[in-house]
Amino acid sequence: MKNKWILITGASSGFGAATALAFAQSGANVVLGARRVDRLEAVAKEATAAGASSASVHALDVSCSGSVGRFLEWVKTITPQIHVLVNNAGGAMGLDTVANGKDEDWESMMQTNVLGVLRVTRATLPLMVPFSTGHIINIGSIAGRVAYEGGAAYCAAKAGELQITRALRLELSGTNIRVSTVDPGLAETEFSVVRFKGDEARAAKVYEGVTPLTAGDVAEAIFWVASRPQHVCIDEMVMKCTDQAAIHKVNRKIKS
Ligand code: NDP
Ligand code: 8X3
Repeated sequence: MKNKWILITGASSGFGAATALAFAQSGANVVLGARRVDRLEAVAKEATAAGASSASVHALDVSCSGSVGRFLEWVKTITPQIHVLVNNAGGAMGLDTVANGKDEDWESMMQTNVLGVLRVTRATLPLMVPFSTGHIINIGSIAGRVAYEGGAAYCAAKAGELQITRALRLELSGTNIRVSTVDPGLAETEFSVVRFKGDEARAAKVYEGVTPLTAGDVAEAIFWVASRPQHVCIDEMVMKCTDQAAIHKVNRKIKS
């Protein structure tokens, strides 16, 4: 990936930050967006130390069209071309049943996981199509494939991401642009702390007795998908930790 330009959304923590480092190690230029710019700057510093050709950061809120527009205008001032777009920004808010669900949580999940992917992709395609090359890698979830109680809106959002990936794959047929989704299961990042609105004890329980995926595991998979030869497109990759045989079947080794 030496000297290639890689745009990663949600690069201030978790999968996005680890993916920035994975591409940095291969000598790529990483272009990083998220709302917490101080965190992005720390990731860019690490990416530079890890071998990135360059590491550039800018504020990005994928839930706001204006912010996405300003971000891409800034991207165009540093490069005319993006080789890989990783649509990673997103997450879950709450674990309420539909009966108890909150509009603000539902709206936030749809804005980031669904509309954010659409907005950033639309804005980035002009930096791929004229070059007849590019790779869009969306980060979905096993939640987009199997429903669980309390997950209605998040599962719906990630199912939306999966269908966006599939539609884009068809729409971009003949352009040489690849489209993939990487869909992890349980992975320990800030995901659950965000979902439970800062309740770290509740978040820790999600991973209790389990050896979950790490951000590094997922980043490695994203990098692998991106580094296949041009004629190979990994359409859909599902990855789970060995302890998670299915969304509801998690092997927990909890001491009694
Ligand atoms: P983290 O909470 O660690 O990272 C989420 C990232 O998304 C942060 O960098 C955050 O940055 C960014 N983000 C959130 N909202 C916005 C927004 N409106 N605009 C721009 N950036 C935003 O969680 P993960 O790394 O685990 O999550 C990354 C992706 O992986 C998400 O799409 C999540 O749904 C998905 N996923 C997670 C799994 C898990 O178990 N951890 C499993 C499967 C999928 P900031 O707050 O600075 O804006
Ligand atoms: C995150 C995985 O199972 O917590 O997308 O929804 S799960």
